[in-house]
Amino acid sequence: MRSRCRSYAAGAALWLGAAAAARAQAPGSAPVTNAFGDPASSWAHILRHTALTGFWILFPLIAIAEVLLVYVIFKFRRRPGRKPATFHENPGLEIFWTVVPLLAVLVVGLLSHGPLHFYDETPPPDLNVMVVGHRFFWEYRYPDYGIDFANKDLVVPAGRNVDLQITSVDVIHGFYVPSLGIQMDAVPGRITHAWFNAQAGHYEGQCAQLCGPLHGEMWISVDVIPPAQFAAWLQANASPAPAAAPAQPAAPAGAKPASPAAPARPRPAGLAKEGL
Ligand SMILES: [Cu+2]
Repeated sequence: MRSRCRSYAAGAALWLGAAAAARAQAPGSAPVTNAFGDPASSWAHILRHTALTGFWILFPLIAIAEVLLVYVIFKFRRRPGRKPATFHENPGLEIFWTVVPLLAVLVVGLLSHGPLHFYDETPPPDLNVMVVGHRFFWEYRYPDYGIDFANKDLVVPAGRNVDLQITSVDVIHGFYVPSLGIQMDAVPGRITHAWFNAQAGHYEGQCAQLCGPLHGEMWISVDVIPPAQFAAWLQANASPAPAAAPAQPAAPAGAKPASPAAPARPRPAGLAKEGL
């Protein structure tokens, strides 16, 4: 039980460290921020609040346990001429150190239930986007507008519910945008879901599953823009052709290539094979 508490604290400390590091980046360099340093969606705010609440509930217990441990190590260490105590088992103490952490974990579990339910229940979406992972770039499809492109920023409206249907055509990738609080695997042959409602801004992420040699360059960029601007973007990019017969992915003019090996890849044959 105590080790579980410790791992929570270690995780929280890592997150906080990452948040501090993200803040330390020079302005304008578009660092990969996270839900602790830069929560940018309704879910990311809830995630941050829940994690920090859990941390502050568990932290005193961890601190007490560690202080007691250090105290016992020094106070009862072996010394010449001193005989060790021979007692063992102390039911009162054992019940105490079992029940208190159990209650703490139960409280944290109950606190997490509402937020997890919130995230699990996708609200009626204002925009559907299909996210397709490829080795080594991301493809985005807007099925309601006949838009399909790769190697460019995902563009979505601010303050609207965006539902992502996530899949892959080759290996398992991970769609991970920390500031939006989203991390979801892209699994071949399956469609996974994530949703968010974000404030305007530019957010960076990265593939979160080790998917091959260029995994480290499989960046994700999300542009969350005001709804009016998004409507104009839709108008400029929407294809008159039905989504069932999409054009080749948009030319990457001005777009960030996903990798040196894949500056402008045509739509892979795997897509059709997978029926996607
Ligand atoms: Cu990947």
